[in-house]
Amino acid sequence: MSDPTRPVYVTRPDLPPIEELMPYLEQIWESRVLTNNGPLHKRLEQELAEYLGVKYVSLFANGTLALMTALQALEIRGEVITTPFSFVATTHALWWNNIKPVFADVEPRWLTLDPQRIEEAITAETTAILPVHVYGNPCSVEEIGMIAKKHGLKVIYDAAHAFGVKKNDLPLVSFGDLSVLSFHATKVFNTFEGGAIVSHDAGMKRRIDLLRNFGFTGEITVAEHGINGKMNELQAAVGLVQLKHLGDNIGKRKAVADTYTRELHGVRGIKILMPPADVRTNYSYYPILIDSDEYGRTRDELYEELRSHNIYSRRYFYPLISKMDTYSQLPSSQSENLPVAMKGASKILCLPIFSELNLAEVKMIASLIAGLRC
Ligand code: T4K
Repeated sequence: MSDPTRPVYVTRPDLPPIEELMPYLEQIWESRVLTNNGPLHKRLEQELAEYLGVKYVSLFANGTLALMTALQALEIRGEVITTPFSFVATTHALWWNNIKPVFADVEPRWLTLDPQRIEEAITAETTAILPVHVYGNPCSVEEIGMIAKKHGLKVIYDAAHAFGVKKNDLPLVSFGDLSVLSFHATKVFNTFEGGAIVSHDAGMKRRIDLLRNFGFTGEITVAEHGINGKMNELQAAVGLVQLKHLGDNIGKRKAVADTYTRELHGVRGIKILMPPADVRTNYSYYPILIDSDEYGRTRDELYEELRSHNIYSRRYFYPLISKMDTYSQLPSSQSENLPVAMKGASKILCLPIFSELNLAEVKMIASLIAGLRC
């Protein structure tokens, strides 16, 4: 490692050269247009739609507000089937809409919602499915689409981790009724805070944009129970500059991921969760599963060992959302309902990955992990 005293965090935000941001800042200062669908906001929506290969993008102040608004846009009520293996915002968005979350188990290979378990969880109250492409690994989108069609349910994908991911050359965010992205500082494409809803027809885009701006249809007319979900011009400026460097940054992340994969290959007890060849991933996370019987240490022991070496891996997503005090009383939160997710949450560890992580550091982390096996 180049500097053994430097802490290595699970991620470090990518930032473009500050000089590239300056012209945008000057434009904002000069125009005094700071927010409310300004020119930079409009431009970023367009550039992102092109980059992602989708028709419509609606920018938001953050991903959580985008999730909450997506549920409003589709008028989701009653019960929604979702995964406990995610960041808590996924379930909070349901709760804030007075919707009952119903947790279904995940499948063991990718830790995304198991279609069979989704179907088993459907009741007369179910109106939608809210799956998560966790780590950018695609959910079983075809099966989920068929289940939704059969039962007349809406599908909103939490695609917070799936920016730019493609499956068989199709953008992952083109599946489902809506997809929600996060542009938080820790994400592969960041606007400090930020998010978006991807939609597929002009009417839905209009409705989402209306809800995002308090429901205003004119200066003195309010047609919907909207909210303030707007992204401001500063965030949009950051996004426009970040977009220019995204290809480079993803390339550097790929080199980090490939190095881990090479170095960790064959270490008994370590299973790598990177996606198969038909997926063009964004390398936003590097998740591994630790089988304590084979590795000789538990996931938590490895996590602590790494910390003692100044390496801050993260247990995304432990504990399960269903184990949190806010949701543990739900009938679907019982551990017997979620055996695969429980196992996954006890084994998962996300290793540091970001574009500035140098490959010597990656090799050092991997050899530490290999050497700690007993
Ligand atoms: N759905 C899913 C599936 C999500 O994963 C998320 C967010 C959402 C929805 C909601 O989207 P947003 O409303 O957030 O747009 C982080 C993020 O706060 C959160 O956005 C993200 N998921 C989640 C997976 O991770 P923490 O609590 O782990 O973040 P924190 O502050 O501990 O940061 C992790 C590491 O990153 C730090 O150790 C150091 C580094 N870091 C972080 C920040 C914020 C920096 O170097 N600079 C920074 O500014 O939640």
